[in-house]
Amino acid sequence: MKKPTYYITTPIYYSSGSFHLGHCYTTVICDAIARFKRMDGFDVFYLTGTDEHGQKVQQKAEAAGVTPKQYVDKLYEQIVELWKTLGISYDKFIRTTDDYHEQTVQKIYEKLLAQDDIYKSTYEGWYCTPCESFWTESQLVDGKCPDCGREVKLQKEESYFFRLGKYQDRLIKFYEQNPEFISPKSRMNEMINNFIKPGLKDLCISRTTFDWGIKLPFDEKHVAYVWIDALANYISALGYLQDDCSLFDKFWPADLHMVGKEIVRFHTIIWPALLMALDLPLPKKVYGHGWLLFGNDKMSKSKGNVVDPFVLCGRYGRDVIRYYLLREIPFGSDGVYTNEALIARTNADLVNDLGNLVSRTTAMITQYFGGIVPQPAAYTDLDKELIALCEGTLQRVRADMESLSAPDALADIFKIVQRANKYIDDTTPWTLNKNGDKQRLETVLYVLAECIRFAATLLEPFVPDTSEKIFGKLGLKLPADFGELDRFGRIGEGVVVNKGDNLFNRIDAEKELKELAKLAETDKPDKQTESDAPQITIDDFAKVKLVTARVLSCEKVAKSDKLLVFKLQVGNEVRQVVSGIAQYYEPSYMVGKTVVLVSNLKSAKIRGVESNGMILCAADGKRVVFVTPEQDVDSGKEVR
Ligand code: ME8
Repeated sequence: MKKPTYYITTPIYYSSGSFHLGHCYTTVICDAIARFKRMDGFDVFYLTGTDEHGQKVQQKAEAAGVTPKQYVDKLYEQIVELWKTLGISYDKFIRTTDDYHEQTVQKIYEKLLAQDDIYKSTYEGWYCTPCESFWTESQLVDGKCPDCGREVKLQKEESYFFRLGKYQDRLIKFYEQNPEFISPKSRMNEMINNFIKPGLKDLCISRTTFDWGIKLPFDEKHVAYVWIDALANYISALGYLQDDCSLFDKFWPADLHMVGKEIVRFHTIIWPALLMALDLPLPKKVYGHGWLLFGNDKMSKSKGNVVDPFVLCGRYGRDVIRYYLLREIPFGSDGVYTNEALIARTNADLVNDLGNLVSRTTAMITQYFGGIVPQPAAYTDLDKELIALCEGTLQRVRADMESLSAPDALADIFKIVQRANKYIDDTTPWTLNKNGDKQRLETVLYVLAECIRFAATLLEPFVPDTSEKIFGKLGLKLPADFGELDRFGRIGEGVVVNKGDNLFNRIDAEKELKELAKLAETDKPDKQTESDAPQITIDDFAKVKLVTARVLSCEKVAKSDKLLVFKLQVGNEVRQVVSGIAQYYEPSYMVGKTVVLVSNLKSAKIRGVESNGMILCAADGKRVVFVTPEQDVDSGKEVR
């Protein structure tokens, strides 16, 4: 029988920074859904990738002194490594610099031009480069980007426009007829009230002030607006407008675009309008999940509050991280990351509940039956209650996953685990053994082994390594689907368990929290080297005059532990400069040294002493050291 299809996508990730645990959230959720659907009999296509064009990437590459392609190649490798580390089972990884994608985007623009859905004009308005978003004056909040709160720039350039306004009524009608399209529901109201009701304006969809993008085939001065380029990935990855479009025919429209809440707007307004213009069916659902917060803020590189997923996976194993993200963060709303909650969740659910159940059961089978899983005799009411719980769980988990709630699905699966642990306490197999009640002991241990089989099969989408390990311990092979959950009692005769090591080791919370705090301290991003620091142009940089200067004299400033006052030779001129490096240098050591001076800094009085410039120093938190040319250079020479 032909399997039903299921097409699920993550957003494609910006190749303009390093990746943190917040980024992993979308991908891990999609992975659990994709794995669940595969096990549940669907033919799944799970797409992820990287969003590699745009002004932001071009600027970051320039700042790093590499070409944009070299820049995105490095980040591509990093993200592929990250998804490997987290066990992400995507079916395709798309890069927007892939040839087939670029060609599809060009064909889309040509099609839109031919049918008069785009026209040339001039864009004048605000632009947020980190978000790659256009904003009108009235949409700004305190003059800043309403999405990320960063500076916006006034932009005026010749652009092509997409007739987005033309699709306003059709969009509203579509939302009305498909109330599940934007989920959760609150996001639908947000879209309608904040964006649709004020009136949709035509959208600027090309840029001319930089060139790292897909060139428009009919006007090569223009590159495609990065959001149109990016959104098109969902169809170009399937072969849309390419020679082989069999995947497109099979999988489009998407069943689910999973996205963070800040990009719902692009996926529920621009994307469906574009698809309408292309005369294509619309995706079935766009789900806007909440953010992973750190304290009160969104976890993000620019806020310097990121948690490194490589570090966490290295310390605890990927399933601990996957489990935490899927179980602890309430789906749909924001959730705060804390090390404390990660440790508490792991110890309570994975070590105490799941780990104990598996180790106690396999230990007792080993001890009482030489490792061979016994066959059951008659089931009691107590057994039947557990059997009913196991047999009914797939249906409940299916309903949870239908509403995309991994926390509920895991809570339902763990009911088996918790109930089975209680069953051990209720039946006390060690007493049955002591009393020589062999038949009952056989049944009890068989029921436990079956409970573990049910739980471990259902856990595969969420913690695949753990499921695999549990099946290894049970002496069975992890099944490829849920078919064998049709009935309790499938473990046949002669199955030999292998207790082996613990599934999870208890984390010593006090010790671990100290370790993590230490790690966070050493990992703190240096604000100056942060790749999300505000960008400046070469003209901005040129405003800062840096010159070499020779120290003629240096003394402590009276009544100050920190300040030194310097007389500096700068070409023909002598300058007085105050610098806060007294804790790091003896005045006599400085005499004769060459330093780098910011020479056009406004003069200021520091502790009553006039200072005309600033001596450049590097600081690493422990020391402050002055910057000096690598070879001898006369004073007054330009540094650039
Ligand atoms: O938005 N918590 O890419 P991106 C939860 N290129 N999710 C988070 C998060 C956090 N703290 N930080 C980021 C883009 N994310 C575009 C998409 S699609 C056609 C183009 C999520 O790298 C974010 O919400 O900024 C988004 O879903 C994903 O990471 C990629 O974000």
